[in-house]
Amino acid sequence: MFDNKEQFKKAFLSKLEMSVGKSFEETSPQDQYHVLGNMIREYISTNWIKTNQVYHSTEAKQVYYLSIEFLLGRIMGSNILNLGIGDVVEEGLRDLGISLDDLESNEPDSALGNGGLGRLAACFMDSLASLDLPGHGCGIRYKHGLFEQKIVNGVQVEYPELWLQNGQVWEVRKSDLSVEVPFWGKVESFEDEQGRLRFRHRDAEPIMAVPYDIPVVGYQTETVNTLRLWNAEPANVPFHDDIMRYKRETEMVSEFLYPDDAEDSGKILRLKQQYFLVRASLNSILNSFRKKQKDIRELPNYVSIHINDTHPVLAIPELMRILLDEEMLPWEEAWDITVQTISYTNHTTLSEALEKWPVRLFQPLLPRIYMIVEEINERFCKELWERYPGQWQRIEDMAIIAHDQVKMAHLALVGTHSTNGVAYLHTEILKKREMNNFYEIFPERFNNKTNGITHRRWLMKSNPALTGLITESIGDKWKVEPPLLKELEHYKDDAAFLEQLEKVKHENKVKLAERIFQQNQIKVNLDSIFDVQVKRLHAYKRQLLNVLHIMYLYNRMKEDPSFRPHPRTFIFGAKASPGYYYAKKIIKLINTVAEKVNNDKTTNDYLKVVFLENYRVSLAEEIFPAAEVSEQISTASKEASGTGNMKFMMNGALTIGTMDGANVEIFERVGKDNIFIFGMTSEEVMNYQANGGYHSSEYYMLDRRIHEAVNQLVNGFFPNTNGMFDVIYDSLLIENDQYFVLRDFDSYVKTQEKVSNAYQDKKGWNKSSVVNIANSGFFSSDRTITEYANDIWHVKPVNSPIIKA
Ligand code: 26V
Repeated sequence: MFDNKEQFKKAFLSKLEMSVGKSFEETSPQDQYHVLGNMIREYISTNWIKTNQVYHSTEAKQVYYLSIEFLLGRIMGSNILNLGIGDVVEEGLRDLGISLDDLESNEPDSALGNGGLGRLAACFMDSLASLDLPGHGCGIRYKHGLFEQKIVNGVQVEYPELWLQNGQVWEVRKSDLSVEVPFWGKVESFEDEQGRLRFRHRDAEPIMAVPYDIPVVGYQTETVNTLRLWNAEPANVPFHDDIMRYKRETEMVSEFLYPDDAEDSGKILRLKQQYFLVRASLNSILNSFRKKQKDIRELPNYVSIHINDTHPVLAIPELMRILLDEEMLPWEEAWDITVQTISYTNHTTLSEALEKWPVRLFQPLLPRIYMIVEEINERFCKELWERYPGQWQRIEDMAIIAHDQVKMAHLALVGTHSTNGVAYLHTEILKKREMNNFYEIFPERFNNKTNGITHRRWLMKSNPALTGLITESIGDKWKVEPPLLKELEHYKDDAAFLEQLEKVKHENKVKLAERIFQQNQIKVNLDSIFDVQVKRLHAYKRQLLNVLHIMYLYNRMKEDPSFRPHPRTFIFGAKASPGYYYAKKIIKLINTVAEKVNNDKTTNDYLKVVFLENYRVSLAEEIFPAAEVSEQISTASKEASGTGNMKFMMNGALTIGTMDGANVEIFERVGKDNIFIFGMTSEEVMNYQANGGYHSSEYYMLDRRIHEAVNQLVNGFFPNTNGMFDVIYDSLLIENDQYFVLRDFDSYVKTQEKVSNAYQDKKGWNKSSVVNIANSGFFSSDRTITEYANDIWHVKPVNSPIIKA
């Protein structure tokens, strides 16, 4: 039905009438979206079934990627691209007076994630399928994804997200594959007929995990992998207790992503979600494995289980439980299999983000799992004792259970054969500092896998004009082999090419300007530099540094009429965690500054500030193609990798950034003339942290620009903000500016001046832009996934790619 336009139109019209019972003219865009979505899913299904059959019958090793987040965004456009049916669909719809873009905008983002970690999982799914790797995603089908953000009077207001409200065309419910997950109750030991000590879990409260499968279509191949999302539902068992409470508590398990865990009840819910994901996924993984009738000791040769951060770390004791209690293997053998099967990625060194669960909550909720964790801990501590006799402090620091808490990262380090960081610098910091104790014992387990992004969504789908220009110049092999983008470097001195590139960027800026006007009623200057910082709002990401620089520019322009820099449009997008008070104040500050500078006629030809509400994958796809400056300004050592930095680079923006995360590797690839690096190095930051010696008040006292801007936070400079920004002021001066904003301010301002100067030479700028695009191929997640597949999982492609003409 997608072979040619006429066939497609006929099928589309007939399905439309049959499924919605309206004449074509009466159907809504929503109806049309659903019908097209269903047609595409049907089209996918043959290859989906075939792929599954191959996976069932093959001897090839399978990898399962367990993640509490999958931030897919819209699915239809990516499927259309990967299936290669874009032209037929677009032209067919056009004949019917329908724009494909408009239709796609009816699809809600699938936003089952917060930020980097969840988006990485989504990029990985796309790469796994596109590389014909037998990779399965396992996650949770949250009823509400990440909240929807509205900005009301400059303040973030959260609304529940409702992606399932109008039905989901991409998922298939598989109730026959449901799995029971037991919580609470107690563990009894008994002796079996053969006289072995066995355990059984009694009086548990079971809930049902029902899988919903989403097909993951590879690019130009027959492979269609599966993302399996588990939904929590009441189990079909007689229940004597309060049935309403049970139903409510059960459904809560897949209701929200990251429930607030300030209270015990929230912590229990989080832990329930984690075990729910792990128990259901491992059950289904082991079912598939058992069908192959291999000895259980062969598991690591057929199955690789990857845990995305520590949220699914209970996979370790859960696999132990299966091997000990169901397969009845001795501990040592079970442990060996578990460690060989599971691998772990660390995504942050921020101590507040390292998960710990109180024993008093863990033990009653998961009694058998807790017993196993205790045993793992005891054996590990014993080994430590043998290795470091008398070193109590070290053992206490490294224990999995200490001070009545279960440390999930320690469990991950001990119970897996591979721990990887997500950028070179991050991995070095893990090895040399944060996890140095563990590195000493398990040096061979540590490795780096620098993150990547799928160039299919982040270039080919979101930036068709640039994709076209690249293809006209170097052909289209880069689409399946992104490092070939390097050939673009031959064009960096080609005047005609540079002009074309500038035209593409300009057109993308026009589109973003329209979006900005539509959402914020702000008219932006198309000749201004589009300077963008989009990412989660967090103190370490230092949106505040960006804002203080804007305030300084404004102050200086007000003071000195002869100071008029190249016009800039500062664009922000960021969600703050609902309970993160400080981050919300930064959002308010950005909007307050925007209000002030955008309405000042003496400066607003030069300076505009735009906060785009509800930053999400689909909005990001409109932003990156239009960006010229990419703000990657985290305190060095704090951003594990960043992936937005790669999306900007691939779309030809130039980075202003610190030597942090993957910025370091971008720097290495584009060279110092094509990136703007500023600020302290991670070494300097860590030295300050270890030895002290930083006094933010000195910078405040000695730098007039800082003094003025910081005072303006609290002195009534912004009308009606009395006391509102005290917490920001205090963080800088009373709490000694933990993230070194004031320390890096001067360096940032000077480097921003370099950015402005560089922009004056438009040809030179465009040349740098080419160098960035040309070197972005390394950051395709195809490279990242190939490294995971070769070095950690040892999985190989299964289906041979069918290149469609
Ligand atoms: C989590 C939390 C939760 C508690 C409050 C503070 C806080 C701060 C950070 C986090 C990070 C969670 C893990 C995460 O998303 N890490 C991101 O992973 C990306 C993919 O590897 C990487 O590019 C980002 O640098 C990293 O921050």
